[in-house]
Amino acid sequence: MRLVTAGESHGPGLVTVIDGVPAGVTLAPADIDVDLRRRQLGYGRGARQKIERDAVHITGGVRHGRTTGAPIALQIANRDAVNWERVMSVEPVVDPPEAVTRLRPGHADLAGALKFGHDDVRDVIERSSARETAARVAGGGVAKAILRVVGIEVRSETKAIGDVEASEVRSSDAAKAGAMVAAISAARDAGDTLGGVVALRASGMIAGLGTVAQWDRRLDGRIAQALMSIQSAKGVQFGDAFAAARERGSAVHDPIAVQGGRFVRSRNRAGGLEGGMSNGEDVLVEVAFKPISTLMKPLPSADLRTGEAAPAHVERSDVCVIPAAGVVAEAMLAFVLADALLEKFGCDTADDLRAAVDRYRARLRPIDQRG
Ligand code: EPS
Repeated sequence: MRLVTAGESHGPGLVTVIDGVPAGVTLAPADIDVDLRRRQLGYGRGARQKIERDAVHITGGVRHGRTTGAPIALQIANRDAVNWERVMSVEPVVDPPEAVTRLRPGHADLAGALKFGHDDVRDVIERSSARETAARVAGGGVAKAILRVVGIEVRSETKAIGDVEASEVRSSDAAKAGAMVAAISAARDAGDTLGGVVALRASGMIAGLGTVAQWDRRLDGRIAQALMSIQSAKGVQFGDAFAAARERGSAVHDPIAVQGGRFVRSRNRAGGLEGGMSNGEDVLVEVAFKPISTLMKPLPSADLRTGEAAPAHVERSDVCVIPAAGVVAEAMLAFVLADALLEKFGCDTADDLRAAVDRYRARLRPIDQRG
């Protein structure tokens, strides 16, 4: 499967194309819109989210509520585009808008302007903006629909915002949620921003996705790449990898037992991945996101054109996007898992996929106990 996105933050809209989706997968715009809505929520979002009402327009690959096997085309309109017509005009304009030249540390501004030879950072910002994550979430909705065929589900939770850590029972942890909101408010009041950590879980997993055989096909590597490609992502760990690295093997590896004819584990510190393959346990992966790089109280920086010292560019932005980042991370994990699933079972229809996975699951037991 391939997922490609196009579109600018303040252009007419975003486009997603997903190629390689089997026919017969149940898919409705509402399935995708749920996640698009979730992506817009969360305390600390910017004013842009009051303008947008993200909803998907499916323009290819789906008919009568089911995928056809053709490439799937998804579109999301930017409602804000009407306010940016001159800035984003495809045709040259007689009265060009003022260029953005004061570089934001932490953003793509400097590297992007140098790489592409732009003298207006606007040409970089428009594509580096995390607005693009709406297109990924739309694509993730398709991936989730494929995973539903075989009973795999991907969820996320906020694990930390700034230095406020959520406890084990995160969603019902009202006191911690209050502390997180307070931390975001304090950062906003200081003209500053906050990052955090998102925890992902894929349940209903099938052992043997990915492969031990080749470095670039290993599932943990592919998941890490997809998650690290999310705007602001700076780190990934499977299970509790960074803690485990400081302990002994006997405490870290997950003992294997057999229960009801099935291989089971008494714990899951590996995060459901061994040897570059899923081992059937839940996939557990966390993503660390840096604080948003547009600061209302800007850092010292330089001007792209003159090279002179200048405070970084300031424009409308978010204070904290961690709850939204969780939805984006779900989309990327779902895409990689769906891709690995189709790679293993290679099916053109949802029915074939379901049947192949049922047959495979039936043999995932000790050799002498197979029917
Ligand atoms: C975003 C839309 C953007 C930003 C944000 C994410 O809208 P605007 O630039 O019009 O305010 O709010 O992008 C960034 C944080 C960034 O650094 O580019 C969205 O829809 O998620």
